Amino acid sequence: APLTHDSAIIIVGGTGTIGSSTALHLCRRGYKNISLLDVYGYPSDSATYGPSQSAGASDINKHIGPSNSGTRGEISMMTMDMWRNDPVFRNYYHEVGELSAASQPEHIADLRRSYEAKLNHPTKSKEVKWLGNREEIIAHCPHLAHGLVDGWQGIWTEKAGWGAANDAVDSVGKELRKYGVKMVFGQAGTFDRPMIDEATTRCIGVITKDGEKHYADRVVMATGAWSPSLIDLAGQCVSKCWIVAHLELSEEEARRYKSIPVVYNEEVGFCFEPRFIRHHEPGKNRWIIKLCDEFPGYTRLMETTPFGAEEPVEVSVPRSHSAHPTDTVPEEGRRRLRRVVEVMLPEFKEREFVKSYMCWCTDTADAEWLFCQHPSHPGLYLATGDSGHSFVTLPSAGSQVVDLLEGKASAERMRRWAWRPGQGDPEGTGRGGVAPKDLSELDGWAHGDDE
Ligand code: FSA
Repeated sequence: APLTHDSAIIIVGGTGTIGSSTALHLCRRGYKNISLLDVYGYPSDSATYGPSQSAGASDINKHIGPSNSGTRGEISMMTMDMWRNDPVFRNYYHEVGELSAASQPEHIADLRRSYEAKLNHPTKSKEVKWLGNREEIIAHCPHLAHGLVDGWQGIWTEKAGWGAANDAVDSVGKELRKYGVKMVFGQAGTFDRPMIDEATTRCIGVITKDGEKHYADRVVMATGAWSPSLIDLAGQCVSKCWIVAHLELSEEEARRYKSIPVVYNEEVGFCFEPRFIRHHEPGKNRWIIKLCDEFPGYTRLMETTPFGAEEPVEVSVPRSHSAHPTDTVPEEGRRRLRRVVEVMLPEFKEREFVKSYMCWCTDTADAEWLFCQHPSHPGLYLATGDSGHSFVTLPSAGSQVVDLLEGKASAERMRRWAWRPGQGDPEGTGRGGVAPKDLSELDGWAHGDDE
């Protein structure tokens, strides 16, 4: 049946970045019969503040800034305009500026090319500056005066910064409730398999883990890094984890680091200004700096049988921190994170992390989204393939998914997002052919519960 404002639409993974954004854009375009299914609710649905979801969006800060690659680049103006002005998002965007730097000549050359591309862009040129030496870097990022930044060069972007990821997603959740979107979480919201009409092969809904049948005219799988273990994607998405650590600061320390720009060095990692984290228990509020190392990610390969596979296939299956809160991170990752502190925040080089965990993304070979209808099951849509760079599109990604559902997406975008097994990098890593290590080869991350 053709899509109408009364069509029943189910979004699986409805509290993640792409799922919640899709629901928001559906509501804004007048759709009235939307249901979200997710393992976890929105942050304010849970008792504790903090990562309560399996989504990458479940985080205290994520980088926000203009992009110049693929669809994300094409919708970048809309994305940034919504972060600045849309009432659902604007309170959660902190425009502190961003340095993207490197010290190895080939990386500096890449940055320089990207800088020149931005300079030639009709609207972005005034927003970037080349910082060619230590003095210029420290002039924009005074806190790096004691950092190990000799030889660094890079791009300064004035109109960039970070988003309070958890709070921004929560804000979308509140908006969706105003529109009357139905939401089912927990076991009852956990996807088990699609319902397929045998005669037509059409997808007619979803069965959840509790055995309940949810009928729908359209099912959107916005299941992020879980997608390839739920639906056989023929190797198109490889889920990998990246590493996050938290440093706790005193109030006095936090005051000195308040409003520092986001500093990213592809050879080292990145970090954000301290953020005041409120806790539901009195006296447990804290100032936290979040930092990440940069590396090609880790897989967790297992034999599993996603829907559509006739026999078990080898797929990288995430292991969520919310379900395994005592997991930390591999020892070599911890060492890389310590290096981020040494280089960017040397004042804290002796301070232990208060938390470290892994955050899951799913890479396509060309880093473009997989937004398409399933080739064998009309009515079943994939909205995944974040490729590690999709949180920034929280305000806008859903507009693209809804364009797809409505048949309004351009032929060019449909081709780019299409079901495309076997295309691009044959290793399927999406990261210049660097085969990622598997977590099974690494020590030091699983603690106290063996699944
Ligand atoms: O705005 C952005 O695109 C941030 S990507 C952050 C990151 O940690 C990557 O640096 C990493 O390589 C992986 O893609 C996960 O996301």
